[in-house]
Amino acid sequence: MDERPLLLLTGASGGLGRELVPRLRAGGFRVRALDLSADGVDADEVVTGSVTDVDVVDAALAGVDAVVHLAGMSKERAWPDVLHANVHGTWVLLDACVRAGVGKVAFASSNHAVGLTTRPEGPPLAADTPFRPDSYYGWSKTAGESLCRLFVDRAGLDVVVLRIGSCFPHPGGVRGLSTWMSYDDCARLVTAAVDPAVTGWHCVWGVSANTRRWWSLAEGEAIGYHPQDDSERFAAEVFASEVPQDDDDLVGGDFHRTPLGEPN
Ligand code: 15L
Repeated sequence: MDERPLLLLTGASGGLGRELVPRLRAGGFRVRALDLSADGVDADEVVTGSVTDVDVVDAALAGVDAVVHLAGMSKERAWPDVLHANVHGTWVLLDACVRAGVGKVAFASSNHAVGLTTRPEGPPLAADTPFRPDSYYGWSKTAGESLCRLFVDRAGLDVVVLRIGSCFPHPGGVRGLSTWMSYDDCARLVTAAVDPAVTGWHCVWGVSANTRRWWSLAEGEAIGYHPQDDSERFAAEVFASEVPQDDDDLVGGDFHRTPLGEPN
């Protein structure tokens, strides 16, 4: 009998999912990948289908210890697409968790839920910074967070909302020096979030221990997330780069410049 906890990773074949699968497996989890196509995802098990399909999700949840919900649009898209994939998909998943008796969910939210918040000059922003979505995409994350809260309060799920900054191989630009989360730190954050000892509702920033970060680590530390990386090692390279730097003063960067509903 395999004692390793079984995680269902929705959206496992996306950019972040592909990076998390091997790290979570190396960290002692079995990973069941759920996505429209999981070609090339090196998971223990694969379920092919949509997170908006109740039958698919019901089947995918059998025997699962915790869910890491990454599926959905990861940028601005047309309203019907954002609503269906990000909001309806999250409801399908949470509702199915209750039916299946799966009590633990880590929800991949985004800094764009508060994207219109001004970058702080003083102390970092707390993880319960009020919603200021900068796009339909950012709004869908506020809706997802709020649905999670409803399912914690009304159905007894344990949910950690991860307000993820910029999870990429490297920071990319000046904004990224503040918002970056390394893939290794993301795996550390997910590992903390699915720990059975972490119960009830939590909202934490998904960010590395960046020298220039705008976001508090206190809420993450409270659930056992201790980031090891700092974007500062990329700073010289970023400032020397000729890539145009974003000059917005909002945490969500230039998302607000894209017309609502137009892909960015
Ligand atoms: C996000 O939420 C997106 O999924 C990602 O593609 C980046 O745009 C990131 O935010 C960011 O703010 O850098």
